[in-house]
Amino acid sequence: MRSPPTLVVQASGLHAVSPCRLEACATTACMLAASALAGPALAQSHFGARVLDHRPAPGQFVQDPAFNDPGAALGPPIGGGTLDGDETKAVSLGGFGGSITIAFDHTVRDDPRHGLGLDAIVFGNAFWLNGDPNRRWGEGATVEISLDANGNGLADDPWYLIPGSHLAQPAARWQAQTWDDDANDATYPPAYPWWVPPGESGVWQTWAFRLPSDPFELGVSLDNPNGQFAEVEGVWGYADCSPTLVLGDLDGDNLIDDGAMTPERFYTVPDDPFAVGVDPGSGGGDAFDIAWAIDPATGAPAGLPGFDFIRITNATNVVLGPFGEKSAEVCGVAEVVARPGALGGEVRRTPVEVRRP
Ligand SMILES: [Ca+2]
Ligand SMILES: [Ca+2]
Ligand SMILES: [Ca+2]
Ligand SMILES: [Ca+2]
Repeated sequence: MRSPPTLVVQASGLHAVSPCRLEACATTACMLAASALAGPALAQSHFGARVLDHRPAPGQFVQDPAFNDPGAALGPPIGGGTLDGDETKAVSLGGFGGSITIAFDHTVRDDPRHGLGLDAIVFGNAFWLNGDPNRRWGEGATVEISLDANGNGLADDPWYLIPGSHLAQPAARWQAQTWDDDANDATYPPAYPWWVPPGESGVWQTWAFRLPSDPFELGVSLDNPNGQFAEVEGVWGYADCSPTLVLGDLDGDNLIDDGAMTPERFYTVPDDPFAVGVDPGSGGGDAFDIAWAIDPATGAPAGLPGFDFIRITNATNVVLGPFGEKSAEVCGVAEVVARPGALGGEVRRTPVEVRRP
């Protein structure tokens, strides 16, 4: 049995400390990460370069090879479009508290020249239910970021939370779920042996900043709190809520407009997370501003100049009958690339303005 994570409260933040599940992490992978981050000669990727940890919680896909390869979160996503999510390059986080931690090969900077003032994008396999952008097949997951402040290439520095639209007081939403590997014992979930993640055994717990039931756990569709015909988005700042467009689809109709478009160009243009729908020219996904990050224990702004590591955690705890558990998928993470002519930070809205549900 693996040792359970412990809740740590310190000046720098509130987070779970858990042993890495990747056997090679403590040695090969982390040493590679350290050397890559230390070496300026390597080419820089706009996308996640290295998985530092993948610890899914119990769920229907955690033993499915099509959804349990954390490498699917690296590099650019494969867009499924607005009507269906891609299932060829996605890793599931499983149930509540399941997470993945990814390293970039350089520091992603908080830069007002980035489009809309947004610095990074998380891609999942969300889509619009029946094509309605106000009813998303979304599975909300929290985004946390960490700067390699001590410069050792390891994710051993403080973590900060992107509170998004619904976690204005994250410490009050910090919750645990206890699991066991015995499907016949109803004391703890899961109820099916194939929901137990490889490597987990005995009794263990996972943690997350739980998103409120309304609107995140009520049904398969994540309905815009602002209403059926709203143009302002009421849910933003979380992973796997917005679709990833088909490469080269410049207007969100799922038809390719630019066959020469590259993932490096397309999936580094953020969508406006406050506006319903996907902005023309954006590859979609859920974008955020590094300046939104807070210390989850105090709510104080993190003031990060950038980040090297990103952690995405399933923040819903619900099983929806035949659909199984709500479980975010991660298909890629990207930095935003500043481009001439892009709308810059001057049109950025602050999260405070629209945070209150
Ligand atoms: Ca470090
Ligand atoms: Ca199109
Ligand atoms: Ca949008
Ligand atoms: Ca999903």
